[in-house]
Amino acid sequence: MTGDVTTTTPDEGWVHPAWLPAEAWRPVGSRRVAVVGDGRDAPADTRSTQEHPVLATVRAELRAATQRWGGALVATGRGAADLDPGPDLVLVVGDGAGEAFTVDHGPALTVTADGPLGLLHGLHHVVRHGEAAFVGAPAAGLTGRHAPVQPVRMLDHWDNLEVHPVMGQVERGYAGGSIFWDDGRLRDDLARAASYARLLGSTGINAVAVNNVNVHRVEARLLTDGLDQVARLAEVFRPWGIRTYLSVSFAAPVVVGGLTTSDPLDEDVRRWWAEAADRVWARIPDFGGFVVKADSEGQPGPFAYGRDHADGANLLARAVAPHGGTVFWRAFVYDHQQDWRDRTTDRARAAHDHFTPLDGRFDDNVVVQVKQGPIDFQVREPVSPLLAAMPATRVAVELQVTQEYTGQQRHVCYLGPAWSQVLSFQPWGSPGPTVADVAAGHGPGARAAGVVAVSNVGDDPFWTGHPLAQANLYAFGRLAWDPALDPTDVLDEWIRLTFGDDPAVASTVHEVMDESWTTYEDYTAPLGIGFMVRPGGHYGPDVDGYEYTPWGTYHFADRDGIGVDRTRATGTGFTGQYPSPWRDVYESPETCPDELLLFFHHVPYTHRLRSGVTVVQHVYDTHLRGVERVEEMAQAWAELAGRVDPRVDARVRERLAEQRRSAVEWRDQLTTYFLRKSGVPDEHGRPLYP
Ligand code: GCV
Repeated sequence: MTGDVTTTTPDEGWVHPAWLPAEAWRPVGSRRVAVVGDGRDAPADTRSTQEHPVLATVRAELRAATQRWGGALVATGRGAADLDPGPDLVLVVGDGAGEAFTVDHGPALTVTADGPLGLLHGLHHVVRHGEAAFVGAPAAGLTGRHAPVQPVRMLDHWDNLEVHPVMGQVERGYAGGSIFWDDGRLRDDLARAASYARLLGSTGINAVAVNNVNVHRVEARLLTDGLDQVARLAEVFRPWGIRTYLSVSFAAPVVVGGLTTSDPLDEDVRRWWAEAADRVWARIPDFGGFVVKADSEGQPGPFAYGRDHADGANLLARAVAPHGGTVFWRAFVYDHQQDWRDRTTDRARAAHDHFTPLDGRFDDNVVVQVKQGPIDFQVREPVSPLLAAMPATRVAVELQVTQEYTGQQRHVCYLGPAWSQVLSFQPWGSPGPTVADVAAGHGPGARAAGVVAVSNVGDDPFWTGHPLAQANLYAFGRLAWDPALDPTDVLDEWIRLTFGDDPAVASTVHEVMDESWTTYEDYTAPLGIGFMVRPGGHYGPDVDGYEYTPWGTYHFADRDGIGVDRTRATGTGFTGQYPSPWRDVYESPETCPDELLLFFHHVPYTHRLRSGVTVVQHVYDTHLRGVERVEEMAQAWAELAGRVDPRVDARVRERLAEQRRSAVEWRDQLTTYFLRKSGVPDEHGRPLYP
């Protein structure tokens, strides 16, 4: 494995190489670096012939960087104390499997890692600090012990092997086709996947699921006759400390196994899964496990056999347990064929209603994967109450990096602040554990799980369609490692690693991106109401687009008011799924935060928000302001002409123009809709579009 790791993010064939360009390695690469404690100083006959693949990666990165920038890899295994002159950076590796590392600032900067994985993370930690790691007083946050907060930091790819007639190749993908799959099989050339693995490894991601949770027959077969392809992908990710997972179909025993049932209590079905798991781990010994979407939006599941989701998840869990595997079982279970006339069924309640009765019944190697909000990755939703309701279960939080409802990578929308709010939310009030604590195993049940997100990458020349959408991928990895990081600092880190040190460039990119999430919220669905998007594609405004559909996502606007009554007193009772204090905070329109008012309450258009303005006036103000902000973003970006790669510049300009067009369309539809429904004009007499 030594030496054949991709250590560059190739520019050829891709227009923009993303963060970690060669330049970012200059501070490390221009210095004398030693790697010690890796067994290379042991007598030859006792040395391990097989170098750990992640250690090989560290060495290859250092070799490439020092060759390029004039430094030297001065020793690999001898005590650094023997060297004269001494090295500037010493990397000391233990033989453990841990991901933690400690940084000391002495005559040399020293990274001491529990094992190769920790060494890789420690090296990237130093790279992120740039020149400041080596000169002057130790930079804030550089030294001390660093360990990931979340044990699993996973990206789920909703990649299909073939182009799906409705969803395309990557479901909810806005960056072209899959970087893994083409025409029903794994690509022969995995160079791009290897560069991607390198980018993920540098942010601390340690798990990737390589196919869509909506599993079609061709993907179901990966588990049986496609294992060689999965194994090749696992080889691509392994050198970066990333484990490979597969999304599997609950109906696999029928679809690819030739059985007549997938009943989780059937002996043949159990045997089939056990044998399937045996084959997977025989081929890929460090395989991670399975991701399952069951009884959700048409995917098969245990309900068909009168079984529940604990029966279903445990079936797979017992098959993978002998191999140390984990089952990520999604809680996104709801009735997608509901009757819009029925005001008692509330999609927001569904996951909690289905899963809390099962708390305590899931095996230890099951992680229940819960979307951040109770509906579906809207620009603003409350945190899912299920995250706080299963103390006897390992619960992971699922985020969405791909911008399905947040501008589809045509709009700038930096989601770090949104995720930070979710991860730092305290379901039991303050003081008390956060959502990140629950996922990390520091909640009431002390069961560690992790965080998961849906990837936004495709074969687009800029990786993510919008070049600035890369920041979301980066931020997810960083916040998964440490949810307490300030998302604004993470943004600046990404900007510096991507665009270099020019302060004028950095401050302008920052200005364009920093508040882009709330700007997006300003000109789209207001006050937590959600959707109002065009059905199907979910891009652009259509206020009533979902109002009379079976999907359970309604706003209930009439001439008197708008919003969903989810109170215990008069509504669906959803507020009762929260522990105190939130069950009461959300119950009353007087205490409910403005930004979530319409999620929880049906109110008159003239209801006065806590901010002091009425609902309808808020809609006018935010929508007009949102478009102005987008115009300011475009003007700010225009100042960068000649200072950033012209190809990036051109792509961002093109996207900003579309963002402006779309924001105007949102503004005009929303303000007109609210004006027509309410009859209330703008207090400031500004022209709307009646
Ligand atoms: C993979 C939303 C998306 C679907 C997606 C689903 C899920 O409903 O629109 O495309 O399917 O979430 O998370 O399973």
